[in-house]
Amino acid sequence: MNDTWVYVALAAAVLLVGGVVVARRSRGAAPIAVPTPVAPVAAEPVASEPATVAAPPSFRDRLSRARGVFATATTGVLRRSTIDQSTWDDLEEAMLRADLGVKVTAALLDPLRERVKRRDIADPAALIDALRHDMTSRLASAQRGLNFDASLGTPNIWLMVGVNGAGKTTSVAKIAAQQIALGRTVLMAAGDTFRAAAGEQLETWATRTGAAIVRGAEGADPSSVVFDGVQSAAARGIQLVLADTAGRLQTNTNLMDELRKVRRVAEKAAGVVTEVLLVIDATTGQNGLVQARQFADATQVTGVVLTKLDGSAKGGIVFAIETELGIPIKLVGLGETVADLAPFDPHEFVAALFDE
Ligand SMILES: Nc1nc2c(ncn2[C@@H]2O[C@H](COP(=O)(O)OP(=O)(O)O)[C@@H](O)[C@H]2O)c(=O)[nH]1
Ligand SMILES: [Mg+2]
Repeated sequence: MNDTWVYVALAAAVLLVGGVVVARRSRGAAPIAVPTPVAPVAAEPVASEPATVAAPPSFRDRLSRARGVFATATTGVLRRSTIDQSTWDDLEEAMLRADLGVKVTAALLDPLRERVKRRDIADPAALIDALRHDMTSRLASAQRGLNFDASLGTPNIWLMVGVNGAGKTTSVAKIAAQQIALGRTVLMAAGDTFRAAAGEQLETWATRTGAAIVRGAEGADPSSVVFDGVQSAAARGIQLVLADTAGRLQTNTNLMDELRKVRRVAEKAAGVVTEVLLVIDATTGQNGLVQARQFADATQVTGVVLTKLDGSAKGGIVFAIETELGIPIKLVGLGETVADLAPFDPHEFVAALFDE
């Protein structure tokens, strides 16, 4: 391809992107077409695939890296005829490596040590069974459904919060696709006004998933964009607003204060916040717990979306999040396309950790 063709192709791409961009810049204003001044290369990477939602990916098949993390330890434990110090060492090491954390690991292993002492558990196979059972039951009681109140008569608002790069915007797209497939109408509010590219990334997802979108100018007050989104959804009879937010702000603004404000202002509009979903990147490990604590304190988090579980063996963080913070893991991100979102299933999750 010679240079002329490159320029023609680029110009065509810019026109194409510019043509679909519709943004609302101020409260009450009619949607206006805004040409995008940014070349396609500057946009955030967005995986390209149709917005259709196939059958949910098999949770177990898609866990890839987290899958079988206990398999080596289990094989070692089962190879011995008795339970001895190396049995406990093997289990503890595997659990810490999978990011269950020191506290959760002790909370699981200490009662098992007692049971072995009492001869309630007599052999390695019974010990592994008991551990699997206890791990599953630790996670079994949480309520994981997404809160949607169809009787509100005003939009349900689901706020996405989390640090930069955790997967908020991608999760908005995935959730939108699933909710649209359920027959609900969805509007995305581009509350990450920190960079223009963030709004463009969301715009692309809105087009692909068939969701409506409300954007603000770069640097606009995130609360006012979310407010506008909720007002627009209410006016158009749209049932669900998915509000994206920034994971970082201009240096002089405190993120947690801003998120508190976003929540407050969102509810001043004609809608109700029925979910605050904290998006955590599974690859950040125990640090995710520190983040979760901060966000939970600031924004009354109702559930966690644990992303990038397809690329990490550190899924054990779910135990710490649920047992130490009492926040249910509601959804799991298993890839970069809109279909790569699954409900968290504790039974399948624990089974996947043990089985290869
Ligand atoms: N492998 C994988 N990548 C993901 C997942 N969720 C998000 N990502 C990627 O993580 C990066 C940051 O995601 P983004 O949604 O922009 O994060 P945000 O800053 O929180 O909005 C992007 O490259 C996404 O494609 C997931 O579940 N699995
Ligand atoms: Mg984002």
